[in-house]
Amino acid sequence: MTSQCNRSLTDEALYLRRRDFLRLSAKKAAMLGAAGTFMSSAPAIWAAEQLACDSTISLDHDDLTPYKSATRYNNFYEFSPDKKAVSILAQELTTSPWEIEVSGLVEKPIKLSIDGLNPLGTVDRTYHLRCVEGWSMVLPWTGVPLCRLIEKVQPKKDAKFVKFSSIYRPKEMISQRRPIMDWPYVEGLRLDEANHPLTLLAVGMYGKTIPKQNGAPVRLVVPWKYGFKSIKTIQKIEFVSEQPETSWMRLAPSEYGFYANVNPSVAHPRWSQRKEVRIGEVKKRRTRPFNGYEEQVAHLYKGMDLEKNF
Ligand SMILES: Nc1nc2c(c(=O)[nH]1)N[C@H]1C(S)=C(S)[C@@H](COP(=O)(O)O)O[C@H]1N2
Ligand SMILES: [Mo]
Repeated sequence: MTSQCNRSLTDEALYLRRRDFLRLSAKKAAMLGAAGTFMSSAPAIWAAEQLACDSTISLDHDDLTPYKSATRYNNFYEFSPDKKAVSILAQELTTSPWEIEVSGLVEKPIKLSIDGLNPLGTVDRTYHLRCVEGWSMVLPWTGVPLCRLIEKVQPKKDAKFVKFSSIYRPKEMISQRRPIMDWPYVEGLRLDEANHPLTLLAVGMYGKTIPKQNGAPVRLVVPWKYGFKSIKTIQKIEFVSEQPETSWMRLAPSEYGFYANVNPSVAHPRWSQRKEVRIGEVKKRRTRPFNGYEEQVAHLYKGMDLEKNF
């Protein structure tokens, strides 16, 4: 990470330290006229066609981010809002044994250990990761396509969304002792997004067990969405009928929407999203729609207003 990047980027967490944040964001939301429209869980438009879970996917990618950068510059607020402190603090987390609960509107709820995921079949995928703050990395993951787990639990008809919760363990996650966010960290996807074969439950990175600072023992990777959707240290996966309220929407509804698809033409109130800095580089690159995965995922959003559904 060059010092230039550090100066030019403002973190996601900046306002966590700003006491007047709530007042500000309410005003901003009113100015933008955004309040109220995007929060509705009115039925979103659903993709007519769905890619089969076992579709073969071939993807291009840029050169990998060096392992050292990928594992020492992390967003993981349970440990610290300071990206450079996370890799050390995260070593406190006990990741074994670990149980993931898969429940809610499914025919076959289960509890799984991490080893219990492997029989579902793992794949190796290198994805671009684009943080809403304007930086990006290229990371090689090993994981189970989430659709394989979804097949196993058999969602009921009224399951429309999937809600993911990280672990709550303030004894080991030092920043959870402070109410900077509502713990645990919560994220969500529409069921068809969750079922898209690109959506991965990652257990490995760079051919090794996933490091704690990157979300061990299991995290989500949704490469066409801003990084905050890719929730780390998952403990619970619930199938629900209504759009779940995610941690970031709750904290700053005018800044973070439910969809959070990478979109260079929709600015975040604090960051234009047109360009990004690849970690390790200085010159900015253009940000691509859906982070470069337009061909694979654009059909999911056909007919939707992506400015409203940001
Ligand atoms: N539980 C949890 N998951 C999280 C976060 C977090 O703070 N807590 N940060 C998100 C954000 S903002 C980003 S950009 C990515 C960063 O992933 P990385 O550290 O592996 O690059 O993780 C996401 N997943
Ligand atoms: Mo992020």
